[in-house]
Amino acid sequence: MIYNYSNKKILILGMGLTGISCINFFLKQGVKPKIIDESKHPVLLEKIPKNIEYRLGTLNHKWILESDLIIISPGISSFIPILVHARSLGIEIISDIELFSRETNIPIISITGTNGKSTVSKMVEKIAKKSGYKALLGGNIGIPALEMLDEKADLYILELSSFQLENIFMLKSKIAVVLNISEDHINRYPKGFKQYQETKLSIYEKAEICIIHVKHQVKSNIYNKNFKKWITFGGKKSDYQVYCNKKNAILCHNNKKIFELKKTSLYGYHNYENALVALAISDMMKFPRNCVIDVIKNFSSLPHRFQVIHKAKGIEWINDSKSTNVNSTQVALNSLNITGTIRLLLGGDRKSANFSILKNNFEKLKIKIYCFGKDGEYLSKICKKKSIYVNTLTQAMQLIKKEVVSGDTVLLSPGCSSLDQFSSFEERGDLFTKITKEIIS
Ligand code: UMA
Ligand code: ADP
Repeated sequence: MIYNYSNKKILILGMGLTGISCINFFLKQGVKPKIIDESKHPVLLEKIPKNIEYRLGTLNHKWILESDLIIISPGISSFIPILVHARSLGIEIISDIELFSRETNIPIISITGTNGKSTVSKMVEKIAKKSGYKALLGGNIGIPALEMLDEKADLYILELSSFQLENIFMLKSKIAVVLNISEDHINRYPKGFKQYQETKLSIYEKAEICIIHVKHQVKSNIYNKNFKKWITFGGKKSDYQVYCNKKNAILCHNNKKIFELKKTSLYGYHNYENALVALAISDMMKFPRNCVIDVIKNFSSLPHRFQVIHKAKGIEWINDSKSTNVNSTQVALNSLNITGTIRLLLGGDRKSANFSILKNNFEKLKIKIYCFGKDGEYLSKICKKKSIYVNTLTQAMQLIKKEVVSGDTVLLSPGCSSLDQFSSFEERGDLFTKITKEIIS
């Protein structure tokens, strides 16, 4: 089906990366959309072409209600009353991913999950390229999907957040995978965790091949009753398995050994599972196994994901700023095996999540927790005797500078969104790296 937008009144909500990519998409089609941003000073305002009408500060109800088609940026909730009302009047509300899906017949590999999306997406991109595909990666990883349409490709890899899965109707992925689901973004979903989980699993609707964690096997059926093909990972009886002991971890397919991870720089069970999913996706795409093994063998952590930034005088400094939910902090703690003290920097906006599941970890470990930011005070109460609350990451680092000794690991794995005090998780990780360098020099 060819979509024609020329006679439609089109409104874009959000002037971020997504909004700008939507403006460019419509302008290329000879259609002039309008745009609204709730901020009075959106960072990307100067990227708006001169001939585009815009409103800043609030969502202009008149513009919303007189539109035929609204494209909503992922950061804006689709559950706000004016949008619920607009939808009830028959106004079409879609995401940029829906626009993208309508424009292409090229195979799409769609990857979601609470954690590991970027890591697995990058692994798959590298394997696809090594296998000779012109593969493009976009979506939540920071490259709006619509921008990929500007380049030639024979395969798209889409990293999708739950926000981006909210207003999709036409996405027909060749392969869809949900890596894992744990508590996150609870403040965004009026019906709580269940709704977040359902949004993630909706990635399987219309997918040709569904790669499913054994935990989600039953529920996933609801979303794609006509699975052409579905394969599982994550359990002893699943199609793809990780066998793990103290000395080694082995990726297996149907209980047959494929690859030993001993000599790779992957750490922690969660990363073995990430590699396993990359293997499963690659097999479904018929990428040569030697390309898969080669990429996994040489894969190192992406920046800000449990990245060892310095190791000297018996102290290890780890930047895991991309840890923005409780599960990613938990896996970071489980991945450490040290005799000294873990000095954990925890804080930011917890997005209404319940952090009490970390209590057990904190009680068992030799750890001191430096809590900061919007929810720092709440976090410092999980295990009072081992925690301290300060306002900022910088203040926490000043304390650590005085207290850290040989044998310790300093771990920034904040478990929270950075947006209360930083413009992004990258800015938070960069500040940690900068202060670390000052301390060690
Ligand atoms: N805005 C409003 N009202 C709101 C929220 C935002 O008007 O209620 C405005 C802001 O003032 C700003 C604009 O909307 O000017 C920003 O839009 P956005 O928040 O949708 O962000 P984009 O710049 O378009 O980036 C989005 C994703 N951001 C979010 O989902 C919050 C990026 O993921 C993604 O890389 C990009 O599209 C390209 O696809 C980032 C992210 O934080 C990395 N994702 C979350 C996560 O990983 O946990 C889901
Ligand atoms: P996402 O794109 O889903 O945010 P990333 O690959 O960027 O995922 O990793 C985000 C955080 O989650 C990092 O702290 C990383 O160490 C951790 N992580 C990566 N893979 C997994 C996984 N499979 N399960 C739990 N945590 C993970």
